[in-house]
Amino acid sequence: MIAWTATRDPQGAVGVQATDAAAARQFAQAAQATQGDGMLHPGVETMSRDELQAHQLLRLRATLRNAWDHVPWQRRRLRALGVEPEAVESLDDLRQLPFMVKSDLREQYPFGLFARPLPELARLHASSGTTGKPTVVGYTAGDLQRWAGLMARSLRCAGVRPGDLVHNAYGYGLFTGGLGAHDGATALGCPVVPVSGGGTERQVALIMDFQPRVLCSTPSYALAIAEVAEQQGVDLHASGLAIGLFGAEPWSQAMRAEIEARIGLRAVDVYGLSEIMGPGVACECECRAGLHGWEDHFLFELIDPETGDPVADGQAGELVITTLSKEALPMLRYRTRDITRLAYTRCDCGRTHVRLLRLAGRSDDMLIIRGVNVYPSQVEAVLVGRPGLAPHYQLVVTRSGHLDRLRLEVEALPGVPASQYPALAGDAMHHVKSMIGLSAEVAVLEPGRLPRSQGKAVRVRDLRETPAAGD
Ligand code: DLL
Repeated sequence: MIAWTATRDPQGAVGVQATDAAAARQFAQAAQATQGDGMLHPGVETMSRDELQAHQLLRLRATLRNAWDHVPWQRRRLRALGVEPEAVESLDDLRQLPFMVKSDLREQYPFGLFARPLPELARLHASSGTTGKPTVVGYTAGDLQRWAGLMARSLRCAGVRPGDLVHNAYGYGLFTGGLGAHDGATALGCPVVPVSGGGTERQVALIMDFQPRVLCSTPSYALAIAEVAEQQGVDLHASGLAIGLFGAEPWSQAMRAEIEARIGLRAVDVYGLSEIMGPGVACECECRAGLHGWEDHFLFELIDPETGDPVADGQAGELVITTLSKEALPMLRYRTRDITRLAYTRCDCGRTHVRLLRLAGRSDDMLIIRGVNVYPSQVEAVLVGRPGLAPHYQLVVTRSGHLDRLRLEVEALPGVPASQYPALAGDAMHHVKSMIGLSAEVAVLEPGRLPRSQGKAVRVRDLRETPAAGD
């Protein structure tokens, strides 16, 4: 039988292990064996697939045991399916387990899915849902240490070096972005400016005065910082910023190019979600050919969101994640709703961990407009960078009879005469139609008309409850 123990390793690389001593020792040795250039945990990050999978199986069993022993809700579900933790003999057996979904967390609000009593926890985070109760997540001290280790690994993977000054504009508080990036930077040995989101003029001044090398924020907030700097006549290219670690919301390649041009840094994509941990579940490396999902701590699957069946290799699907080292909140086959593709081939950087290809959006964000499926990020990819248009946009959905209608609101660049707005709108409408196949009205607005984000941007205004104007 495999017992559940937590180890305290400073790098967060090994973390929770089954006390299958020989296997655990083998993993630890492999983890330290090689020296990868620019990697925080080279042995782990370049581990062979066989080694990774052996390690995952060990941790999966320990995770199941943790869930079974400490979360009555999990035990009931596993027992109902006749799955006992030690009966899991291969990673394929994972498919026998039921999925978890966000409403499970809401229904067990606040602490019903925790595997540790409150006094044994070190921190709680929560995400505010648009409907109902927030989802609450908990961490033991060991969980926080592993999270910091993985976020440090992600930062290093993105090109951040120990000693780099990090300007952290992710929101601090219940959102995992601020403290997650903070602890990760600290674990990597970086001084942090814990500025949080908002107060954008002051952020610009601090960036110019302190000359950080790294900016952590949502991509939409990075753009808001760039805009305020330009309005103040400040050139962020002279700020010393070299790397931006951007995530928490979908963003397109066009947005990446826009941010890089306006700030003068290298924009890197980082992914995570509070239910699974927070930022640092996956991160791009210097190749930027997908985000490395850290497979020593998570099992990634892709399913067809309609049927729940695995998708064929290389196909897009909904990302499902099982945690392999979480003590306080073990998550089994959690349906993230995020749509991506997985690549298992070795990356040019030498890392072997699976790559999550750029996240197109959440299945719940997908709009169906007269039969055409569309993600806001697809619209972004068409609009951002078009001559005369600013990268500030919203999708407004209305209903006309039984038909959904979409209006794209996008700002003009400052200085563009209003007389040109109709021509810009016509041009944008044409490109949206030809590139996405979507017929949408486009309204070009004066600069500053749309709200600026301080965290996650609101891209969709759904007015479907209200009849469309003129109906
Ligand atoms: O957004 C954690 C995070 C903080 C990630 C900072 C990266 C940087 P939640 O608030 O729980 O956690 O939201 C998680 O945000 O399921 C995705 O839909 C979306 N998301 C996160 N990162 C990305 C990304 C944080 N890089 C939800 N690209 C996830 C696209 C992302 N979507």
